Amino acid sequence: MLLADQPIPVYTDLASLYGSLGSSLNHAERWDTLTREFTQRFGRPPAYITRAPGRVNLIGEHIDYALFGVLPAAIERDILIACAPRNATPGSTEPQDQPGSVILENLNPKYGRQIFAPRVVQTQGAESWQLDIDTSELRWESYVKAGYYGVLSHYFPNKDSRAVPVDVLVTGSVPPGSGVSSSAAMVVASTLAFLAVNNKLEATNGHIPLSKGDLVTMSMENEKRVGVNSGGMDQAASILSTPSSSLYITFYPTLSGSPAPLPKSHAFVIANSLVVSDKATTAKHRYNLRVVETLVGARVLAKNLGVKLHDTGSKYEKVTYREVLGRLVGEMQGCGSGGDMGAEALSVALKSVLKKLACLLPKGVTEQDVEKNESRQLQLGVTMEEMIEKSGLSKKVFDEVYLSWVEVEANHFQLYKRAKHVFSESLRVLQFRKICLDSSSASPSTSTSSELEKLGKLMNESQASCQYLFECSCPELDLLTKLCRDAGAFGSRLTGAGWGGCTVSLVAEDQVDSFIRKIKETYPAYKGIEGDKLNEVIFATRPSSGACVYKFT
Ligand code: NG1
Ligand code: MG
Repeated sequence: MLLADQPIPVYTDLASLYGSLGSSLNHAERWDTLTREFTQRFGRPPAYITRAPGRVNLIGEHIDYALFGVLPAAIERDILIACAPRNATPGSTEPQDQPGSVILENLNPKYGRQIFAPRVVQTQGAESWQLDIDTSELRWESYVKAGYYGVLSHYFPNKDSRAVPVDVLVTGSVPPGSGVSSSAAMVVASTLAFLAVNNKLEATNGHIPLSKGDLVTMSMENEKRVGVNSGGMDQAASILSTPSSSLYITFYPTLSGSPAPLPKSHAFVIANSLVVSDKATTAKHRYNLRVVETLVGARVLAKNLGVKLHDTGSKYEKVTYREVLGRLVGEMQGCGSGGDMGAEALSVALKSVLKKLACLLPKGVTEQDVEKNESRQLQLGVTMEEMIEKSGLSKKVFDEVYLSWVEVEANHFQLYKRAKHVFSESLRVLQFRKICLDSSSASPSTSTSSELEKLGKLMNESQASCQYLFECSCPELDLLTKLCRDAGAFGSRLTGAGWGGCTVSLVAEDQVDSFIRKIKETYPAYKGIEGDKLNEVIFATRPSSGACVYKFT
């Protein structure tokens, strides 16, 4: 069965659950502490614990929302949420006695207790749920609320259908704001917890109520409520991953995940730059701006290459780069949308489109100018007016299609540089995956250092592309990845959204300890950090399994 079609694993036996994680860490202690604390705080044991891991993206950055394939892996660190339904006092007006109310606590004392309940609001004559998510600042409970939102709107369509009041206790070992997706792990674990306490995970008459793929789709929608128009990589990695493999996730024509076994005798080391990137509050000039730049670029490219857009009289398509490429090839070969293009054909198409991006440059600038632009002083971006003109849409329609749902701020929009990154990065993902697949079929027991060198080179190229073309790195990440290479990594790059957060480095397994020691000595921000604190900021990890649920019986 395809990964996305499988049911969410629900365990009733902890030994099998721990066995499924493919991890060398001692998980039992955290699970026991969480259960004990929940019982102490709420006066009864939890009914469920849900688990969702963070992820590291090995390669394929900022291309998921252009619908190109990416290669992340779930990590061993995760979010655990213990929960149980609570009996409300009838007739009480206390917040915790309202339908669907939540008492939310976190084992980390830094994150205070929250009590909230969904309200019913009327929007355009229809009832919908409101949970008051504050998107103006980064707040941990927003991600819990986001998960709950989806469960409410999918399963409790009107105010006569009530969710149960619930007690919730959260604990997490995924460092927040670091590019290893603590946010997606929180949203996925929360979505699962609210599904579980409301009995929405049990199979009825043998029917799977919700597949892993459904949960990915739901979690993606949910996380958008926090204010970032992200692609689906993190949620898919947190849900679909399998131990000891990376996960090749494709989004076009539909979501699909397949394991890409990693070569042996290496480790991935995650090192935090200690620059916290608060994606939600910086989205208008970073993440969401990149989403708009890539979407508008896709329309401009489609227009210039004669690719059909599915615009109707009043509705304009927000076409993505992957769709443009698919249609381009499909139309040439007379075979539709190009959704089923194999990796080989996709590589050829990517190489060819990389030579056709001049239409995204400002008037008067040629690709020869770009090549000569070693000092990178030349302005390659276009103004808002020029961008609208290139799109072929009226200002009114442009605003409606590309700006009405998102806030962005920029003087120049970098259509060309972003496109160059998206297509070249997508090509690197295919190359990385091919090396993994070839090496796992050729020599199952060991990988040659030449394979690891090739993978490392692709990671380094990805970092350079993130730095210069997508401009989502920062000086600390540039320095840290360089130090990692100097310390013997085959390759090193930022992972996740960037602008801070973590790096991922490919290191020979027997070098991990000395590698970590060298980085500790050389990366300035690690001075003075010792012991457990240090193990939080730099650690080796192995691919773990995706989200699951434990049911207390
Ligand atoms: P992180 O680093 O987890 O915030 C974000 C997006 C991904 C992807 C990467 C860049 C979210 C939830 N996730 O990841 O979808 O676009 O950036 O590759 O915003
Ligand atoms: Mg995130």
